[in-house]
Amino acid sequence: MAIYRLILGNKNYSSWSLRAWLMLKFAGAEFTETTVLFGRPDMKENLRHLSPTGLVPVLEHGGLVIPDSIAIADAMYAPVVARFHTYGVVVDATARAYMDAVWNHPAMAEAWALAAEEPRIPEYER
Ligand SMILES: N[C@@H](CCC(=O)N[C@@H](CS)C(=O)NCC(=O)O)C(=O)O
Repeated sequence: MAIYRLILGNKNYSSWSLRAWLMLKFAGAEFTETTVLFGRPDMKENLRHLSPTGLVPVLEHGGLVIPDSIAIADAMYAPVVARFHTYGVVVDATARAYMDAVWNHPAMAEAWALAAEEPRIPEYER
């Protein structure tokens, strides 16, 4: 069963929604879609019920409601995992499994291999 629900606008008209949709696809996440159809009289009312900002896209995950396509991309992928890893944030088993999956993704391994070739900056590592 999909653990993510993406609330989005028409794919023809909402490029912000497309960003979130593609991000989830790229991440290989299973998700359901709820489309708020633009141009209909009930559009604003539907948005008011489904989105805290009145805009799409919105990602729901468990009890979390994440508006804004950039926030959705951030929530899904590397920045959060990388910083949690760096700072040794203690997380539960489910979050750990997700973090490990992201951390061990081939694209991440490639990024870290390239990072290892860059000069280190001690001030940035405190
Ligand atoms: N910065 C937001 C922008 C979201 C946004 O503007 N969404 C538009 C659709 S592309 C929207 O929901 N419009 C509904 C309206 O204006 O009533 C993001 O990246 O998600």
